[in-house]
Parts: sequence; C-alpha cells; structure tokens
Amino acid sequence: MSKGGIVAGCLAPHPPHLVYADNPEQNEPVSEGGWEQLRWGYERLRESLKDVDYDVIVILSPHWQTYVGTHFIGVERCSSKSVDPVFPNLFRFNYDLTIDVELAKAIHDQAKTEGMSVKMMTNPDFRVDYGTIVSCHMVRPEWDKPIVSISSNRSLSYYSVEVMQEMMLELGRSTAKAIEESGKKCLLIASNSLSHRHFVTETNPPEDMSKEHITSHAMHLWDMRMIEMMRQGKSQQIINEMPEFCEQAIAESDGGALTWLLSAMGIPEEPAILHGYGTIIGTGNAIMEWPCRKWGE
Ligand code: 2X7
Ligand code: FE2
Repeated sequence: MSKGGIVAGCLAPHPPHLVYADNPEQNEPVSEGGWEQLRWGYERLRESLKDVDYDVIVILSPHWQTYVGTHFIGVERCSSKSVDPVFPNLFRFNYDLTIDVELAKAIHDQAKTEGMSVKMMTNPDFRVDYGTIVSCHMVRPEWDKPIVSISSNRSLSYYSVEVMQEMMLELGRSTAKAIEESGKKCLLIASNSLSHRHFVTETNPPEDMSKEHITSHAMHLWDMRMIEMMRQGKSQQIINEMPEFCEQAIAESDGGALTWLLSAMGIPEEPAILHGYGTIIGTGNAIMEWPCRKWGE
C-alpha cells in the first residue's frame, strides 16, 4: 500500500451566518445574502480544490467541546437536524453525513500510543456540532466525502494555552502518522475564526451589511498579523505567539484547531494562500489554504 498524505490544510471558519447567507436547501431559514467577501473566499477555495483527488476530510471544531481528553466520532452515519444554540434564527440544518471510522480509530490509537487521553464516541444519537457542519458544507457542499470529526479538548480551561498547544502538537503528529499509514489522501480543516470578540446585539435583518465591521482596531491588527504570518510561512512564530493571540484577541484558535493543523502539516515554512477575509458580527475570519500536495514538486 502506498503512503497516505495531506493534500491540503485549510483554515475554514464556521459562523452559521455563511450557510444562512448561501441559502442551501438543507437550511430552513431564508436570507437575502450577506457576508459576500467570505462566501466568495469559500468559492475560491472550492475552485482551488476542484480537481484535487482526496478520500476523506479530517476536521477539528471548537464547538464540540470535551473536557476529558480528545474524542472522535465512531459512528458510521450521522443524520439529524443541527440547530445553532445562539443563532437558531439562522441555522437549522438537516445533515446526513458519513464518518470514516477506520481512520478516526487509527488517529485515536496513534494518539493513545503517544500517551494522550482519547475516546471513540459511539452514541448513535450524537448531534454533530454546527462548527463541523458549517465548515464542511462551505468547503464541500456536495457532502460526498466521509469525514473524521475530532473534538476540541478544552485543556486551556483547566490549564493554559501552553498546555493546550503541547497536546495539539502531539495530536497533529499522531494525525499525520495515522494518515500516512492509512494510505488515504486527506483534506484537513481547522474550523475556527481568528479574533473572536463579537457584538452582543443582532441587526434587523441579520444580513444588513451596513452594520458589519471588526469590533476594534486592536482585533484588526491581530487578524492581519496572523494572516501575514500564515502567508509568509511563519508557522512556528504563530505557535510562539498563540498565547498572546488567544488572550488579547479572545481568539477561537483557543480550541486548538489551528495548532493541530499546523502540527499535522509539519509546521510548514511554505506560504499559505489567502482566499478571503471578512468579519461576522464583529469577529475576524480568514479562509486560508496550505496546498501541501504541491510541496516538493
Ligand atoms: O461560532 C461562531 C463564530 N465562531 C463566530 C461568529 C459568529 C457566530 O458563531
Ligand atoms: Fe465559533
């Protein structure tokens, strides 16, 4: 069997507003559009991945929060309605997806061998979190690839960003090793916003773009700094600055997804492609792609 590999790593944020604005048939609420810069960014990412051959999407979402270890969905098929607890007016999405349990278990087993606390989630009635659903839908609306769904272990809540990062660096290495041994081609997704300070009131209608902007200049500066580092291949510096970023920008990378992704790709020095940036209720969101398939060509 030939070695598996990562075809691309993506930073793919999941505000439910993006699905709401796109009006797919699976989502009940209907909108007049909105957040076009980000939705066009997702269009560019999909275009970039159009002819790329891969078997499975591996995603880590900060909205599946587990407090004892990292969990992996271990159920072959998940079908239900996902309702965003904060924005039920925007996101009531009927999903029907398949899980690559074999690969999930392989990553689980590898992480366990490395001493991590891990668990396979086998509840058949489990409700998949909206972060996973939104990012997967925006990247691959066909829903024709199985996914591996990884929880966000909130080690930051018990300990610190530094502890969270150590764990996510190991999870990334274990993910890469399991993928290599699986022989599968994988698309990796870190599902998170950048700066995460948001407004606390909603406009009417929610898609009124005359009211949409970043919450503060400080948040803008942090977002631009992170994007520039990604574009310049400064992955190690991103990891070094993560504690300040999480604290000062209330960044959603506190869930570990971005650190996990960078680690799985081997802390790349190759530049990431910026497909789009925009704000959603004041939070900063970047759509980035690391085209690993092209490295070493
Ligand atoms: O989950 C989110 C988010 N990360 C950012 C903005 C708005 C809503 O939901
Ligand atoms: Fe979120």
